[in-house]
Amino acid sequence: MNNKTSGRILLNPAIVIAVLFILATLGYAQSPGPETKQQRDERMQWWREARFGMFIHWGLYAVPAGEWKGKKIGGIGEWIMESADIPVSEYEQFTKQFNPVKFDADQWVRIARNAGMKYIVITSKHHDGFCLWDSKVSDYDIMDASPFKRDILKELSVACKKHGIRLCFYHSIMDWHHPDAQAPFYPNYNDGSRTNPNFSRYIENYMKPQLEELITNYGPLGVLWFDGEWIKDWTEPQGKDLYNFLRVLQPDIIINNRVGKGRKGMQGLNKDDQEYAGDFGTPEQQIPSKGLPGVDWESCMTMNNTWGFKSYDHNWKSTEDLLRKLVDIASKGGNFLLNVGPTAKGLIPEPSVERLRLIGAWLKVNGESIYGTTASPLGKVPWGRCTAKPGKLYLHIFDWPADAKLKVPGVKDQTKKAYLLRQKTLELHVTREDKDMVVIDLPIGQDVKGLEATDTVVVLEINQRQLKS
Ligand code: FHN
Repeated sequence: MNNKTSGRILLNPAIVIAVLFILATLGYAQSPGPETKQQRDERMQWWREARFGMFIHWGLYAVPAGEWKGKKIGGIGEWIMESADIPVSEYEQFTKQFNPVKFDADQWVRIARNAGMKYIVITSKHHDGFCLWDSKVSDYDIMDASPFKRDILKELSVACKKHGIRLCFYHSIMDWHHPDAQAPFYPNYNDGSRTNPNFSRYIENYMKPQLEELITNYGPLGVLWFDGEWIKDWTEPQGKDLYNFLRVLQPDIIINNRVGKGRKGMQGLNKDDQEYAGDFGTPEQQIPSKGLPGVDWESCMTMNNTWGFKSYDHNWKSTEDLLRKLVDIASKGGNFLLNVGPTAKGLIPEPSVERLRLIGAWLKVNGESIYGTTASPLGKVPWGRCTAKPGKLYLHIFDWPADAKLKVPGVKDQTKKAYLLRQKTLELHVTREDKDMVVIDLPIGQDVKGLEATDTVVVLEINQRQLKS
């Protein structure tokens, strides 16, 4: 066969249609297509600017709240089914007691908004498989299995739209309840060698239809935040296929790196030996030691020791600690996804609410130094952290210098002026000590209280952004 003939055959419309049909059947046509850097930047923009979001772990595990058969169960609350070896048939009984009559979507969203959070990521389905929305392909959901019979995600989507908060869903790939997905041998639901011969049926007939419901009926969504991807049944090609499937359904959706197999354990960033599916890294309960230029990442963290509610976990991080974590993360170019674990009645625990309220009050004054900022262009600064915007450095003072002189290393460019973010009219004196260092005279004798003392922000305006990194 010569080239001419083969060219004619390839262009034959019947063959082209047949090839496209085969590709579509195989899933190859489910691709959002290539994305330029500019298109990706546009898609990621709101998320990069947001910097602070609320994680919500809520589900049946809030009913036992860390106790089973009179015993306190160790570990994180949402893992109680696994940690206490609860058989599926017994765990299912919690559905009858999951009646969160105090749930008020509007109030939850207001708590997030007043905390200065810009998005909410809630567990549509955690590892236990229970669904917080009215899923057409499942009876193991809030409408069909619990006495509550209100679509929690629908109410949240209405409240989020009203308050300008992006709604996002956490979704577990691992499922301890679905017969086609669960490990065939109870009680180890998380067995590393688990395989279920029907797992691909679970993907096609259950997981994908559920995700389509979530995007279609509750969207547009900000983020789909996957988890439970470490099971043996889940592969990187399946992750890439799912990523493409979702981006075709909603082209501007953002998807975390746990959709595929890229993440390096709890450190959460991708292994760097190949291209993995997903848009951002997910460090868990930790903050990378330094900024990662060009990498999008988000640290998720609990306020106490559990994600899902545990009635006796009172080990709360202090508000000061949480605020400094937010600032530390922003100074390294990341987002902070801070968790709350509501009770089975539908209330966000008071210690969480109080901490969020205080952080929100600080952000009301100092938010400019967090939202829309980029990582610090300076090296390590001994007194705190730095965030940046074009022409501005935000100097976050954690440790107020005893002599009230703030030494800022790494500033080569001409400085314009300096002032406290909370008191813009009071200009602070700036002197250049040498070509790499400026010194700012801080106000003395100010009676600073609360979170302002935890982090006082000084703005240093500069002429250019060519700073020593
Ligand atoms: O197993 C889960 C855990 O329950 C929780 O949801 C956290 C949140 O990031 N992620 C998993 C472990 O990586």
